[in-house]
Amino acid sequence: MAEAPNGIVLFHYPFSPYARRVTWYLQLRGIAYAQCIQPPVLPRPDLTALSVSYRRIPLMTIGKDVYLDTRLILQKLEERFPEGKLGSDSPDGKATEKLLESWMIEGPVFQRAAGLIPTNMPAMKDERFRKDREKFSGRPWSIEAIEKGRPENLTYIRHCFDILENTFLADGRDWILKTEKPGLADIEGSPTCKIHLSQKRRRKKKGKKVNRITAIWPFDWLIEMPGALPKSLISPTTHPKVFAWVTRFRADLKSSKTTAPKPVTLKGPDAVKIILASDFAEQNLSVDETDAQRLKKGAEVEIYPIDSGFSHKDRGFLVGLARNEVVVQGEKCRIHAPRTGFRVTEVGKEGSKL
Ligand SMILES: N[C@@H](CCC(=O)N[C@@H](CS)C(=O)NCC(=O)O)C(=O)O
Repeated sequence: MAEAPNGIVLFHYPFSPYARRVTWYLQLRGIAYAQCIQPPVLPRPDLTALSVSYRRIPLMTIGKDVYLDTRLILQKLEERFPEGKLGSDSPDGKATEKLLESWMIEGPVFQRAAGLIPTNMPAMKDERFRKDREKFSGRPWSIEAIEKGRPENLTYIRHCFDILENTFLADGRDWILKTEKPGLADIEGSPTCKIHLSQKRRRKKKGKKVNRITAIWPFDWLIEMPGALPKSLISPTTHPKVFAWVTRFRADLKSSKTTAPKPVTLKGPDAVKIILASDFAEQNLSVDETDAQRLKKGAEVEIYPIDSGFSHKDRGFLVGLARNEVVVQGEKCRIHAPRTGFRVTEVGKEGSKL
């Protein structure tokens, strides 16, 4: 049976912009890993077999430890492979990375970008997809609702382009932290959006090679998607530096692909078998009992995201609690999540409603 290089299995689908943050990172770093491709809508039996309820993509396992959310995934990869890491060592650089991360991941950028999908695209007519995303986001995904929200979403997304154009990239630098190569800040700084499944299928049918980098890169994706962005608002003329930054990033990714190890693709049951037969990747977890929530080691808790996919809660016994991370021992695996953007609730006690 195939193995998971470095013990890493990434569960994702290639057109997920969040998953791209991790696959770009792994590719730029040349870190070998295995991937297990997931369906774009529920159910996802491979994750159920690992006793993981979390529904968002991507997830990464290292051994029997499961990491949720790209913020934590990138942090763990930086810590585990420190030689040649992409993160800055300077306090200024770290501050920029963190602020960009909060803006892009904890803010509404993804939701706003997704709200720009033209309603005449096949995905929007796919009832199953719309219903799935309605449950995921807790917001209406009808054609009418998307049309109604378009002007506001456009305003928000143009504001994102403006910030990049007029602040981070204003002095003509190649990369956000003036590095020689793209760094973590450039990966953080990529506003998100998602490609439509049927669009991908259509391209495949026509026999065209799908350029995933082009497809997922949000600016590029939005620009190439007919009807997503009016040229008078966002174009190479209005935001030349952002467009040039995107082009540079794509070129860099393309050249890193020639040297990076190709991911090993595992079928679901094989991935599950490998993971369940592995050891834990992390030792020495501890629970900070002076934490604001005053949770005790071994308490039965539920952890879940509070911005999307919130009805999928993972239950387990608390084995790790720190400022930045909570870890629960689930039925089959150990699940790690960030503290911000997630809620930890003791079973039997009511959680915060904030
Ligand atoms: N904050 C999360 C967000 C992940 C997220 O929203 N991913 C999207 C895919 S791009 C998703 O899960 N969509 C619903 C689904 O695929 O079930 C992260 O950084 O990993």
